[in-house]
Amino acid sequence: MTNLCMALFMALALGSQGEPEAPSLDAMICPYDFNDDGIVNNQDLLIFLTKYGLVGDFDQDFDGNGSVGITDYIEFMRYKGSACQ
Ligand SMILES: [Ca+2]
Ligand SMILES: [Ca+2]
Repeated sequence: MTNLCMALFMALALGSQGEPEAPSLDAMICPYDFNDDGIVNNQDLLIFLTKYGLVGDFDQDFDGNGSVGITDYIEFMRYKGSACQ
């Protein structure tokens, strides 16, 4: 009986932990929508590629290391095809 109560408590605790994550994920998608048309697609990729390899303070420098490179590209591709709210 005690084990069952513990299992139920853990399931509830884990379940409620996941809920608040959803809105912040949506918020994270938006920075990749460079032309603000509501979706991250090839048009945004083309805009990204115009900055690729450049050093400076760009919106496309997602990891903030001062240049637009492969880590920023991988980050962008994770969200390519996602809708932005
Ligand atoms: Ca877009
Ligand atoms: Ca970077």
